[in-house]
Amino acid sequence: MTESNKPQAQYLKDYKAPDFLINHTELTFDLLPLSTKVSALLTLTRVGDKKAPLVLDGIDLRLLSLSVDAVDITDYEIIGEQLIINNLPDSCRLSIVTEISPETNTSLEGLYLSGGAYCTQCEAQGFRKITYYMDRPDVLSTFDVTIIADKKYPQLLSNGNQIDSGETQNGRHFTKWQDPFKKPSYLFALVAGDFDVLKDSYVTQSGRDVELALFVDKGNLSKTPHAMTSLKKAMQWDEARFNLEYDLDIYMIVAVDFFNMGAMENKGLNIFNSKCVLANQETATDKDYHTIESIVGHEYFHNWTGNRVTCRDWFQLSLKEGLTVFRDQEFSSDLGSRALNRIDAVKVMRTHQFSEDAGPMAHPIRPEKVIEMNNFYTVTVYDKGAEVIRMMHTLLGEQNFQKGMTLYFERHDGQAVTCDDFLSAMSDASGINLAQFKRWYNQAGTPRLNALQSFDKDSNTYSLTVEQLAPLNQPNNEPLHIPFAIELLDANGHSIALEYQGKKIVHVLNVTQSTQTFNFDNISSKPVAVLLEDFSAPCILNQQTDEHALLHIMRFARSDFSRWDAQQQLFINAVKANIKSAESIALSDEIINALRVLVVNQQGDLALIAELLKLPSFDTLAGEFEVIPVDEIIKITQQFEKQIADSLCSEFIQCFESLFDDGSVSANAVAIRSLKQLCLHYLAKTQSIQAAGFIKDAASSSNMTNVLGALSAAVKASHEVCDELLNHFDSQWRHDVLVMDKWFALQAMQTSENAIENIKALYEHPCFDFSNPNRVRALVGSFSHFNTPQFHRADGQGYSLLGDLLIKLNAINPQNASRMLTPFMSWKRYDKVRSRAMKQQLERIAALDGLSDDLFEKVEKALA
Ligand code: B3K
Ligand code: ZN
Repeated sequence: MTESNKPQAQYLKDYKAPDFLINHTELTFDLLPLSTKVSALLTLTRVGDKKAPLVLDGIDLRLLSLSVDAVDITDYEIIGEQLIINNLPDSCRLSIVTEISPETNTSLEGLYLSGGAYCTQCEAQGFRKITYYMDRPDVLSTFDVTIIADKKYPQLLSNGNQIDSGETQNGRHFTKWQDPFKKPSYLFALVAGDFDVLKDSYVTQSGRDVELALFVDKGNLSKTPHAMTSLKKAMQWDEARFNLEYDLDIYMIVAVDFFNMGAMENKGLNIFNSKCVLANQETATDKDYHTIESIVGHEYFHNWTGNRVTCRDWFQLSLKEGLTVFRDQEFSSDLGSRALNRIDAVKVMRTHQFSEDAGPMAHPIRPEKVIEMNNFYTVTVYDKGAEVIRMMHTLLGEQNFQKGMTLYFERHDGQAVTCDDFLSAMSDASGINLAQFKRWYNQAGTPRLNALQSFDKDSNTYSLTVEQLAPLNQPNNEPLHIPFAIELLDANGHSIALEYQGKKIVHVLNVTQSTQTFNFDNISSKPVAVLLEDFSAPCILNQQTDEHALLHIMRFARSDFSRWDAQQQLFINAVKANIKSAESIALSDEIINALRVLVVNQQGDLALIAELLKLPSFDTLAGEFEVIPVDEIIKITQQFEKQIADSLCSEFIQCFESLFDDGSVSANAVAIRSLKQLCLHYLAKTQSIQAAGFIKDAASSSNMTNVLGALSAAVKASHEVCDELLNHFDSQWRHDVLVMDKWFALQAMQTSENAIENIKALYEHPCFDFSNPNRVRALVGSFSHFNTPQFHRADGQGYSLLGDLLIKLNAINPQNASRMLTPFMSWKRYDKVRSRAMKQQLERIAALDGLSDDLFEKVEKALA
């Protein structure tokens, strides 16, 4: 690639308001697989420079005609991916007719035909693959859409309300839709297909009737009730907690099997990946149920945070995504277990986000430079973005936070705005100064905190010094405003009331300086401190807490999250200590005993107990080391698991047998299943006859959580029953691709020496399809993320497998390729042999002819 044809970056600092507005957009689609005609009629008004040309974006379009106020024009040029029209009047109607080919569009962006249905994906910049347009989020327009298609597609859907339908003269049919709300092009949607529909309705808090409709592939109706219930819960929750009500008369969700991500919040017409909609007890796990509820909620919540108020430019993506993730996390926490939801969120942060923030793709939650926008739908923008909103919520409190939300909507409803506008609303409504807090939006990297504690028994003073260090990869970062939550426990495990400078304080300290000391008076004996309680800020905390103190926290902390956190730290410390000693690898008796107490007593939430008994993932442990000791981590964690399994075998058996699962979806039944699965996981490692019996029993259950728990325990323990169970699953579920994704994932996690040949053979399986992102991720994504021993084989074969796949996907679906590339991004953190082998794969990709912008941006950064 020469300098001149290298993809160009866009910069936040170069933002310029548009020269034209599109007040109204009329679109007519005449759908045909290879030659869909798109007629666009745009009502334009000049608002900027008198001489400025109109610059429209367009990719892979065949321009058929162009006219202004019904007169054909020639004063235009097409340069690269832009149509530039000169000398337009200050207001006019521009008509553009183009032709596109949905059937050959395998990128799953723009308008595409797959799985027998036409559907669209326009965020971030897919609308330009449909017609020439000002494809930017700050151009808001009303839309009227007419869809004409063959009658084999009975449902023709778009945003807003259906205002007309009928037959055309040539035996086709049409519908016409009108969306009264102004929206940017990225929220446009069209679907044409033959679906089964689940209908329902919802009465809003102000008494308006809303029709709800869920469209799924034929034969899947039995898998729709959970998503519909989730939608109604989300509508109700947003009214109760945020006082936000739905605004159109109809809310539609369509589930499709070919989709790049989880779902898309198009106004009034959400499009979902079928795996985030379809579920019943036979085909989906409890975790799937939870994910579906959360994603249905997330997309619904976007109706206000994203659609009614949208982003000025794509650098502001966290304005809608960070905030909406925060909202969906709160939804899940209000409806279910707050602690378990917090644990899940923090796992994502500590593994994926911290590693992104420390690597070549590190960016602030508001990035400043982007080549391919799709590369910035990241754990940083989404999940760290949500943590930033959560910190604001912690600093302001619920009441002030809600006042801030109300002010934000009062000021900006119907606008495209920036993260600064959000911060101003929060600060103005609460009276709390967020000037320093704003740095969270501009600084990449994970802040490191050192906590130093001392206790003076003569003055009964406990002192805590918190030191902020800039991230290693961002040495110039300035100190942040960090809400630092703490609890002090006395020797009996009771919480100590805190006084700071003679006053009772709430548990959140405002850390704002590089080094800051907090002295607490009237502390009668040396406390055990729970620091950064509930992960109150997305930081790496370095504290010298010994095993005794961690066990005390694990038993007594008021925050269940912090109990889990202490247990994780115990495991992490044990792994580190064993790497150093390298002799007999073992967890201490105290830790084993503490685990035993959990299994035997079964006190509190059983699902939390299951979490407390799990070792940290490979990725979590890897994050603790500068150079990742792959073989040592694998060896030590395997030994620890075997030790736990052998030491607590009879307790696990007893626990497993004593828990009765009534097969329902109640929180209690879900918790029981999760603890039973955990028992099976360890019991499988004992290879006992009894374990084989339990596994086979669970595998024949009619509940997918049990089945998958059994199979995954068997696979992870390389149990002798493995092959038999996997073969049976294949023959039982071949008709259901979504269920087969679970099977592909299990296959990918097998650690036997022929794992790679096995995966290559599975490329030929009748259910496998390289053009379907779900299939590719289930098989190869699971392999590269969860099969550590085989993916990180020292001979590099695991890396070659992924490299080959990326080269193939580059041509089929660049977005999916780019996502699948992630494991290679941290190549520098591995030992010489492994990092060289990963680098070779990156170099192979860099040298590709026709390298997509998506891969180019990441590979270039990785190799820099
Ligand atoms: N906004 C979409 C994601 C779009 C991704 C574009 N590559 C789903 C969501 O976050 O709700
Ligand atoms: Zn979102």
